[in-house]
Amino acid sequence: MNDQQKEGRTVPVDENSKQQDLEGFREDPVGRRMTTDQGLPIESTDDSLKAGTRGPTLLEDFHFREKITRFDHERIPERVVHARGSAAHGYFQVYESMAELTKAGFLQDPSQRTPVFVRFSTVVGSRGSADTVRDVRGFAVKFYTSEGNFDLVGNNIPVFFIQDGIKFPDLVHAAKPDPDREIPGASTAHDTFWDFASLVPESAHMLMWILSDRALPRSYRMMEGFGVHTFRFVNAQGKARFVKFHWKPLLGVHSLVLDEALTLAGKDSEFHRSDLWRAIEQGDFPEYELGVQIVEEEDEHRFDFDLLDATKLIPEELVPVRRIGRLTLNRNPDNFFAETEQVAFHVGNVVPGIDFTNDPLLQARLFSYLDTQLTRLGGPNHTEIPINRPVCPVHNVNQDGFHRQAIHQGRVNYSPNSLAENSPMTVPEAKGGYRHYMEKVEGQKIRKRSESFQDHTSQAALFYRSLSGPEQEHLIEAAHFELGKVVSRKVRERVVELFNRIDADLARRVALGVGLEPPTPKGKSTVLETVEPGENRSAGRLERSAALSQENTVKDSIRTRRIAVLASHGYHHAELTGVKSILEKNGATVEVISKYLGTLRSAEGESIEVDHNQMTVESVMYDAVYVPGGPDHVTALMEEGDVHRFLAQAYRHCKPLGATGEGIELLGAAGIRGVGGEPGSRTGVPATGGTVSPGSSVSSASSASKASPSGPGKTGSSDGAPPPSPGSMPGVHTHKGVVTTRDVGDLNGFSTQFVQAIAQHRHWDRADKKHVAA
Ligand code: HDE
Repeated sequence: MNDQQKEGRTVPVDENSKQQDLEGFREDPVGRRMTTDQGLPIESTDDSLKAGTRGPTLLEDFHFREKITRFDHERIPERVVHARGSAAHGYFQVYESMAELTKAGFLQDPSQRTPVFVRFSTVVGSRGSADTVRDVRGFAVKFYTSEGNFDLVGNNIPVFFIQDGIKFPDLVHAAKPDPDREIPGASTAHDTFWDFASLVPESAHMLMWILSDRALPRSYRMMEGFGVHTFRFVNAQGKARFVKFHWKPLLGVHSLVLDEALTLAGKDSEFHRSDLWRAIEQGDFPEYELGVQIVEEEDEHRFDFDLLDATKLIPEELVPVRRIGRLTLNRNPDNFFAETEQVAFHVGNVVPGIDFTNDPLLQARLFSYLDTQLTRLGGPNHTEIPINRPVCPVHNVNQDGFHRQAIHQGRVNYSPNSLAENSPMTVPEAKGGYRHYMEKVEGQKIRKRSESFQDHTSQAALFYRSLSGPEQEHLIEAAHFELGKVVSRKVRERVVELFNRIDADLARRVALGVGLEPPTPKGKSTVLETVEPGENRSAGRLERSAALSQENTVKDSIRTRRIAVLASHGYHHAELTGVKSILEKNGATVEVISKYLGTLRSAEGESIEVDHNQMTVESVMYDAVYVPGGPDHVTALMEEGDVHRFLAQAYRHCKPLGATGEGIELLGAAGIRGVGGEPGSRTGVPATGGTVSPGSSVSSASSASKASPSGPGKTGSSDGAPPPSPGSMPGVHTHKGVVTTRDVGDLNGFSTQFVQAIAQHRHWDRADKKHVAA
């Protein structure tokens, strides 16, 4: 520590500050001698000390006792909510000085990189639960700034279930597994959650979000983050403004489909955790832009909702999101427990220039986070755990408690004092001391909700209206799933009643799937007028908000997408490697899947390594599938039921599929429509469809007709013969995300179309997707 730090003065912080700080705590066991916790070298750790080789173990065996005791105490309580999570290190950099809005030091200098640690999580499930359950995702960011830690503890949904934190224990009890049977784990699809939700109409807006695709993110790297509450920015002149925080992923916002998420929960329960880890290991660093919506103090009451109500968002059409900086995650933790598990976030960790509002949910959180860490991390000194330590100096007269690390010197542990010249000294605001914003407050003590918090349905309706057709369909399906698991008819009825207050069509469609009569329409909630961006917020009434629909997200790249190539011996090497290399050049990860691990021989005698055997993977783990040509290879794949399921499932989940040459026959055999026609044809032929009887073979590119015409995709008629899509290349067919070509001489056209199809993420317009058995 240098003199400046000793004095507690602000120190320069750069991207590496936290890593340097952690370096002193890192332990690399390679080449080290084994010792006890006291440093005593250990001679043997394989046998306990006994009275004779067959005799009793001796109490004297301190190594044995230490080893077992340490093991017995390895676990700490998991987080009461957000128990399952994954984290990464990185840095944040502001684009330009935000001095006009806030004096926060880390938002002043565009050349400065502030180190961060970010933890993503699910809320309901326990530490070992599956990643892909329907749930809110936590998005908690710890900025290690030169003025202390700032924690932006947000979620991937911009609103919350309740308005007042006093209801949080009720909400969480209802959502967590039932207390008598501890069922179901990690799911809101049970009576108690929907019982509570149906009795608490303020949850209406959040229910729409939780039933939407937002609750099934494709990746932590492809979801938004929100501070949820309205905070305050305060500049050096003391001027305050309201601010809402946003994180916008550069890869866009993308989701899984329900069936896929459910399958993944069993087949790859660490799906999101491995996705984050792998991306960072590969150098595909997740990036998000920090956005702010700013509202002047004098505009506080110019909305038709209350800025202090956490069940409301500010539509981006009314107050645009200004992107002010970028977060990059570039390093995986060294140790899950030491970092991801022990990190302690607290909404109350702020820096000068950032302040709170009277949102009653936020106020409750300001109490809860420090309180919960006392139990979870064993006392008040958890702030000294390496991952939690600020990178700036810490001096005060707090002392003692379990596991104290700092060794305070001298007699003085109180303030004011004269014996140590009143050290540590308080800091005037002008020199960086934190001063709370002097908001004028007056009122009567009262346990009552403000009238301005009473409209629970307008924004729920706005959200529902803003979704695209497929998104609404997913929401209805989600409700059928969730309420389908609710045994109490009364609870289901109350939920449908609540939905009826949001949107009559929504209520009707939900009722249909859960055994209820459609309720009498209550009429739609206020239809809101369209207003110009940033214009008169007093009439904050919108018919739709484009920002609420994922259909409008970024769809311009296949970067970091995972693509499966199904292959067997006899594949055409030039096709496989040609397409693979183009996909990789576009930033995707391509993995070859075959029945067995090992090396595949191509029809031409070349070879390629298999990345995964068929048993260990499913199409739900991939974003797209490609099948190259090669008669023998296609014949072999035709015989594998797993291959048919792989393709049919990908099709059903609306994923892009590509095939070249004889590979097209395999798609047809798996019941997939829209496959291309004869060599050189642009209009295509009706899909062959059906499941090919094992043993049927493919000997040439023109043998499409050999596939049996039975099964779900038996004719192309209802879906129509694939029309050439706009911008399609000669000889390349693109139909609802299925891209095929028989013209294997030029793979560029095919690859270009396939890349475009993958960038779209999903192709919801497959009318027959539900008919596919997979
Ligand atoms: Fe939390 N929340 N929360 N929460 N929360 C916790 O703190 C709480 C709320 C959020 O990765 C706990 O350390 C109350 C909203 C995240 O470690 C606990 C209320 C939002 C995380 C707690 C809320 C969040 C937590 C559990 C209502 C989005 C995980 C363990 C007043 C803005 C942080 C812990 C991590 C964790 C309390 C509501 C986000 C008990 C009382 C709204 C991302 O303190």
